[in-house]
Amino acid sequence: MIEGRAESAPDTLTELEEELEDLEADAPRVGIVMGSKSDMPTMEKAAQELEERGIRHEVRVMSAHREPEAVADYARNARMRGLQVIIAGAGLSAALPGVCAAHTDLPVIGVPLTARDSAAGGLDALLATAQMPPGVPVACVGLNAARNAAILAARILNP
Ligand code: RP5
Repeated sequence: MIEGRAESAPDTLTELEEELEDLEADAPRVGIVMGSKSDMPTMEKAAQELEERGIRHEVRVMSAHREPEAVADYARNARMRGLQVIIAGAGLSAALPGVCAAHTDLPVIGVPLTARDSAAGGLDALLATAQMPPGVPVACVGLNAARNAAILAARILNP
């Protein structure tokens, strides 16, 4: 024990590495994010699929338009936190998948969602999710296809 250190602090680099490995063992591998609580009934199907497959995941609500800084921070820190894939669902002018992809080099799977005021039944979100500019890819699944997003995430993790 190095003098002045807290009782629980690791003594050696090996101990520190072991502690980090333990943390990583519990860390979620897939981040499921959505633009609104109102998206939850659809997006929870992605969580259910990952749960059934035993893939650790986390679920967060954050809006690219209403909380842009929170979304940018989440995506920027995702890899460092041990995430390997992000699933992002949003409706209307669905910026969330694209904004996530703009701030991370992890694979981002976008789920376009139908919402209360969708144009053409969700075509707005479908185009916003799929039509990303060159160099910033989002893997867009079908409208409301949260379960497919989870299956795709599983295949990315275990090809
Ligand atoms: C989008 O606007 C959300 O992803 C949601 O699908 C839609 C409506 O959001 P709320 O008004 O229900 O919060 O950003």
